[in-house]
This record gives sequence, structure tokens and C-alpha cells, in this order.
Amino acid sequence: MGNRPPVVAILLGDSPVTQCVPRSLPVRIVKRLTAAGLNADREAVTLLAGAGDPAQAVEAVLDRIDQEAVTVTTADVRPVLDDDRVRTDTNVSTGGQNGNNQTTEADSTAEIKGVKTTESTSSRAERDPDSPSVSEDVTGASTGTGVYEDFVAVFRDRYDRLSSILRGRVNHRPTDALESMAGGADGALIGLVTDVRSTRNGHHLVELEDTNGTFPILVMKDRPFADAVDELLLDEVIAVEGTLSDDSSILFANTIHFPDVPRTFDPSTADRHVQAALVSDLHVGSQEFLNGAWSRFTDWLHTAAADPVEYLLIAGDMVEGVGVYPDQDEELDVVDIFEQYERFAEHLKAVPGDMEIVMIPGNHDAVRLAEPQPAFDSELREIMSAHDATITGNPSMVTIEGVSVLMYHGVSLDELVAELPLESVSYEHPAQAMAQLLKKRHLAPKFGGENRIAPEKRDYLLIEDVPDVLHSGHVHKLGVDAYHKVRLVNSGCFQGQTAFQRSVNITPDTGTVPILDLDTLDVTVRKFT
Ligand code: D5M
Ligand code: FE
Ligand code: ZN
Repeated sequence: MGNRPPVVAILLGDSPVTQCVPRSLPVRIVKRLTAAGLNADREAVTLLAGAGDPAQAVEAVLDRIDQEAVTVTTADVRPVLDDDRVRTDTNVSTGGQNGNNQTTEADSTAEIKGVKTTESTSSRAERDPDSPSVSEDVTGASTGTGVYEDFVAVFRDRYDRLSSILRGRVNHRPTDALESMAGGADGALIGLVTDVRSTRNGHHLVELEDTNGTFPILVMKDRPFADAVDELLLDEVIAVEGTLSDDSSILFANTIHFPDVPRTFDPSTADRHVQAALVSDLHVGSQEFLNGAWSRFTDWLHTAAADPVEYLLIAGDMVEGVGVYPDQDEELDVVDIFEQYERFAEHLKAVPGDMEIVMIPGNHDAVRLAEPQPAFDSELREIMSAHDATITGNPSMVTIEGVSVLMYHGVSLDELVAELPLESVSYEHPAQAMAQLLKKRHLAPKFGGENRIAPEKRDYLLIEDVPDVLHSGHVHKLGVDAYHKVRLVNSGCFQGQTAFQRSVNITPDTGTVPILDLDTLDVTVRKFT
């Protein structure tokens, strides 16, 4: 046995259980029983949680229970509680599929950015990761059927909520009120960008739409903010202050405001040293899935160096899927979608059982392609049940240890790279594209492009609350940066270069895992290739 503590400590640590049962204790008990292939009656769990030493009681039940049993009942628990013999040998395996956890620190793991040396505090096992809380998730709340009214509703919601962010900064007028103002007067407008074009002289004509109509804005090419026009995407919401033409038919822009992240934004951090590994894009089932890199990563998670890593966030594309791209089947290792998830579930078992896992789907996963994507359905959850992961939609705002992480797979990043003429926004720098999403306060600003969007009554892709961390994947490129103190992380992937990526000259960042310090929001990138 290596340096992992026995499972008893993973369950409960050293904290004595008195009359006050911690909220997560029953969850820990169920997890341990599930890992051993058993269901449990609620009463049985309650009895175990109330034991003098619940961890030992659980292990004693597991020792004694009939091999054929599928459910732990009170009849299995009572004899154990009546028996006050104290077992001393609690050296049980963690239940992961990697038997050899003797590694201290895998030689193959190299740091890219300097790791802060932290004093060794108590191990992960002795602490207890919080259950993540989730918001802004469409799962179970999807009402859209794609009818006209749904489109009206989602744009209305987008306009209402983004304009309220901008309203404090400009004294805006509705489009129809601007028309009746005196020529030459100063005016301001908040609206969705519905058209951007250049005039013959190289100036820019931007059309904004609000709930009352549309209004044209002229941005002169020599104005210092004219570059902002290059950052505009159709359907995003901006505010413009300017001066009306003599006939009040056009507004000459003096400033352009994006909803943006306030400069004063100060992120929340955890109040103890605890870390999260942010991964994405495993593509299990693809011939290019990097089994070796994943194993090195999960082996490392079992070492002492990874003790503070209590959370694993997976930002989509768990599996390669089927029929996602033309000719994709030529690169499939596993052709059946359910078998792909079964394989993925096996790989997940290599993650230490005491880590909290959060997963959202991506465009290769077996949920609807249109965003917002709901979480995996019950059939897929069942396949992935071993770890009791938090399975939620794309996007989702996930709060761990007081730190809000906006998880979004990242399909709109392709569109930003393709459409924004900015040099800084490219596949080489995915975090720059992520910064644009924060600036626009929207995860998929452009409606009806390559990125399929399902109209819901609420615009789930809008970033109403500024997250402390934005976590994406999809482009298979590593990116770590910050925007107005929001930590930006784009995970690399666990899939080698595909034929398509070769054809467009994209070299993916494989086996790179950003490790986020939740107490400082610092990131250390580890490489497992
Ligand atoms: O996406 C991985 C990255 O590669 C993402 O930037 C899209 C791009 N990609 C990959 N294959 C294709 C095809 N066939 N057409 C267009 N774009 C592609 P992922 O979601 O992992 O496939
Ligand atoms: Fe992917
Ligand atoms: Zn993807």
C-alpha cells in the first residue's frame, strides 16, 4: 500500500461523530457502499451515521454482508452496532482501478508554471470536500419548442438583463424617442447589434435594436474607440453615447460601452488551501483518446502531492460520440455510444473515490446539441454512477468552497476565433476569446451561427453574475489567464491530433491539466504526456 490513507479515513477523517451528524456523512456512507457495489436503505444509512465510529461500522458491514446481497438493510447494520469489538485493521483499497498507488510523484508529470510549495497540511482524505452547488442550469427546466414566441422571449430576456447592467452607466433613450429629439442633441442608446458594415470612406455603420425599434450609429474611423467595432458580434448588447445628426436620423458615436466585468470586481476565494483539477475533452471512444496520459494523471491524483486536489471539474466531450462530424466513424475505436460511456465510466473509476467530480456535456456528448445543453439523462447517469458525480448542464455555475466557477464547454470560442478580426483572439490564445465572452457578458453572443442555440424563456447563456472562474474546453488548447481578476482557464484535452486538426494545422495541447488553487485562484499546469 502506498501513501494513501485507508478508506476509513477517507470517509470520516478523525472528526469524532457525536450527536451532531455532518450533512455529508450519509453521502459519504452511501458513496462507500456504492463503491462496493451495494445500495442502501435510508434507515440503514441513518443507523450507520449514528454509530460511535461510523467508518468502522461501514467496513464491518461490508466485511460481514452476504456476497449475494445488493442492498444494505438495518438487519445488516444492527448486529454490527451491537458488536462492540474494535477492529484495528482498516487497510482497505480505495476502490480505484489503478492498483499500484505506490507512486510518490509520477516522473512523467512536469510542471509548466512554478508550483507554490505549501506546507503539508492534513491530507485530502482527512478533510471533506463540499458538495458543489449549481445554478444557471437548464436541466429539467427546458420549455422551448423552437416556435417564434420562444425566440422573442429569449431575445427579450437577453435585452432586459444585459441592458440593466448597462443602464447604470448611460442615460439612454429608446430608439423611437431618439428620433423625436432635437437634431444635434446628445443621446444614448442600449441595444442588440443587428448590423455592422463599413461605409465607402471606411467609417462604420452599426445598427442597434431595442424593444421599440432600430437606430443607426455612425462610428468615425479616426475615433479612438473605433477599434471596438472590430470586437462586435451580431446579437450582443452594447450601449452607445453620441450626438444626433441635424435631422436626428443617425447617432454619431462618442463612446461605446460593453456590459463587461466591473473593474472593481473582487473574486471570492476558499478559506483553506484546497485545489481543483480542471479538465475537458477526453473523447473516450476515439482512436486518439490518450489512455496513457489519463492514467498518469489519475495515478498522480493518488499521490501525496495531489492531496489538496479535492475537486475534478470536467467541461464536456467525455466521449467521442457518433456522427458528430462527417467521416468521424473512421476514427472511432468504440462505435457504440453507450459502450463509449461505459469505457468513460471505467476511466472515471481511476479517480480517487474521495474527490468531488462535476461534469457538464459538450458537443460530442449524447445530449441535445443546441445550447443550453441539459445534463446527461438517467440512462447515462446510471452508467456513470460509480462516483456519485455532480452531473449538470452546459453551461452551469458551480460553486465549490465559496468559489463560483462558470463551466461552459466552449463551442462559441470557434465562432469568436473565426469572426473577430482581433489578432489576440486565436486558437493559440483561447483565454483571450474567453475574456471576450466576459466583456460581452454572454457565453454565445451570436445567435444562429455555427453554434446552435435553443431558445428558452430565459437566456441561460447570459453571464448575469460575474463568476470567480470561467472554465472551458472544446478548442483542445490550453489557456490560463485573467480578465479583470476573473480567472480564465481553458483545459487542454486527452485526445491526440485528429485528421481534421491535422488538415487545419491545429496542434492540440494534450494531457495538460490546470490545477486551480481555490484559496488564491493561482493555477499550476501539470503535464501528463
Ligand atoms: O472540437 C475540437 C476543435 O476542433 C474545435 O475547435 C472544433 C474543431 N473541429 C474539430 N473537428 C472539426 C470538424 N470536422 N469541422 C469543424 N471543426 C472541427 P471538438 O468539439 O472536440 O470536435
Ligand atoms: Fe472536444
Ligand atoms: Zn467540443
